[in-house]
Amino acid sequence: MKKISALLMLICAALLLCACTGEKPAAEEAAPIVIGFSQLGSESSWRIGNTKDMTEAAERAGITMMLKDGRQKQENQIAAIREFIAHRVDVIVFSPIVEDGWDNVLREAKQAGIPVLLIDRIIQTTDDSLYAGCIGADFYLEGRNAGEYLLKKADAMGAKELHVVEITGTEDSTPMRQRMKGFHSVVDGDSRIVTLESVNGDFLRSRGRECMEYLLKKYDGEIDVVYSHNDSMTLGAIEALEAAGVKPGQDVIIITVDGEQAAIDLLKEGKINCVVECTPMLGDEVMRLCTKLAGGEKIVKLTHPVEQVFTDFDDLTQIGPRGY
Ligand code: GZL
Repeated sequence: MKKISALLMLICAALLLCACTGEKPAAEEAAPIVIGFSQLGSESSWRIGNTKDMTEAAERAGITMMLKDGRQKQENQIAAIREFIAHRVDVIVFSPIVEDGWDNVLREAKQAGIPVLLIDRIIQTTDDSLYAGCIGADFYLEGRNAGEYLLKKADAMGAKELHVVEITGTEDSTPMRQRMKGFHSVVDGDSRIVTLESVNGDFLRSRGRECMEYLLKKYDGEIDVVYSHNDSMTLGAIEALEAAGVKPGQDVIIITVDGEQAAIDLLKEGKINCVVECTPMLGDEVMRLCTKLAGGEKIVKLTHPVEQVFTDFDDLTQIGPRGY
């Protein structure tokens, strides 16, 4: 009995002390920030790596993250954003699968007073106030880097003419539009480079294989270069090339974007010639920006991560594990 009364006295003394010092008892610590994250899908190792990185970064930051998988459909992402509004999250984060068609739902978020942070891809809108900022790659630069590699390769080969086929990402997505624009802004002015055709592979490995099978059939023996907007499609394309008896990286130059482990391994094997990095590791910076937004602070409108280019001109032994 004495022990209980001693314990009760200790608790009262602690509470009294807190009251005097103005300290809040631990139980009243600030509630964790809650963010809603609408991820567009799980179409590639890049996307899966991005989701994993976001989840781990939220844990590191002590942020509660509601994660919704859009399963490659814009309507699913719009529904998820409405769910986040209903939950009154502190910040909405999403990677828009395509650039257009977001104004209405983002106006609802604005009316609810919830800041929106774009990750990875951007949107087209006439009202920039609908989102607080965007963190993602400079896809136009990625395309330019791919083009500049090809011109350097043409110089090294002493090539008179190189026929290029392009396997693009999801129609009307930011990476598809910008990687195409950036690449052609470099190569279209060089008479040695002739683009035979661009076909949509939707960032999917299976579609990358189908696209390559179609292109091999249509341009039998004419193809010198494959420029693919992501590694997943490149892996599919390589399956098709090898099934047709074509040596990727030797008979045909392979240029790809993302920098996932499988692509780097093939670069080291000589089956890919150039890997333009597009890092999915954006989570820690996203959580930093969300913390600022939740605190009512403004953030920079556009944040680009620093990215590298790995090519067969480089010392490839220096490339460490990729993590995706
Ligand atoms: C790029 C990202 C792209 C990747 C693809 O930031 O949007 O989507 O390049 C992924 O692998 O599908």
